[in-house]
Amino acid sequence: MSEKLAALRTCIERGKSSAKSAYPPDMKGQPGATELVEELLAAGVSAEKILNESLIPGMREVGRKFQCNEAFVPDMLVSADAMKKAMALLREELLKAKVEPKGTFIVGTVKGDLHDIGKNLVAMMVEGAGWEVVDLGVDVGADKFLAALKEHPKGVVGMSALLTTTMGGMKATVETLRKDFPNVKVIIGGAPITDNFAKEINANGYAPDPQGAIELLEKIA
Ligand code: B1M
Repeated sequence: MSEKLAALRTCIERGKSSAKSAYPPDMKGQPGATELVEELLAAGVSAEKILNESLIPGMREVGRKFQCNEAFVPDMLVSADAMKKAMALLREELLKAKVEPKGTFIVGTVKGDLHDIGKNLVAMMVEGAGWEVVDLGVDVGADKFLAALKEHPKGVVGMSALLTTTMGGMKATVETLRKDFPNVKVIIGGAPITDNFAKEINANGYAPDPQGAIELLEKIA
């Protein structure tokens, strides 16, 4: 069974979602993530084991490669797609087994900003790392973050900004959130954001990429 778990991990890492999928070309015709999950479940392997020994390590490896320029945006997208399909098969079993998510990550692109490609990648990778993700979309003001926090009071907030004109609004948003939720943890990211800026606005940290966001969440949550 360990061979199948290892093969599934490779499918996630390489973005091989099913046997039918033509991508990646060198794995054509081989079983993909969906077939392997079905076989493992049928053989009695627990959903938790499949999640922790194949899916999460597979996603972690793509994130690591992306950090050191060995993988690129399309690689993360295909991996996240394979992960999503595998997770859909596991979801029911995980619910039965009551496997708790690591936490809730409330994420959005800030007010006035419509860039969502990076934010979506962060959301997908964080979900792949075992977190429940509440994705508020783009153009998200303090009011929407606040409403989500009221629903998920233990959630960690993630804000993404791609414009120098919109990153400024993050400071006021952090202040507004802390009025009602003084201990809320906020992490920020996006091309113009820096570690110094995060300190300046009193955020709990800055992550340069999805893997960095996962590591930061695990450190602060
Ligand atoms: Co716009 N745009 N854009 N744009 N756009 C930039 C950002 C820009 C740098 C281009 C340029 O001039 N060279 C520039 C900003 C300049 C500045 O502010 N200094 C710019 C501009 C000016 C604009 C408009 C104002 C243009 C106009 O209309 N005159 C306009 C603004 C619209 C608005 O938001 N109100 C605009 C519009 C658009 C499109 C709609 C056409 C499109 C967005 C489509 C979409 O997102 N659905 C677009 C695009 C695609 C870009 C570029 C080309 C690419 C951005 C991107 O997706 N990168 C961009 C130029 C560039 O970056 N080369 C540009 C890929 C993505 C994977 O990277 O988003 O950085 P990124 O995310 C990374 C990290 O930053 C990090 O993880 C990701 C993966 O590593 N990360 C986080 C992101 N969020 C995070 C959150 C975290 C942690 C990590 O924790 C919470």
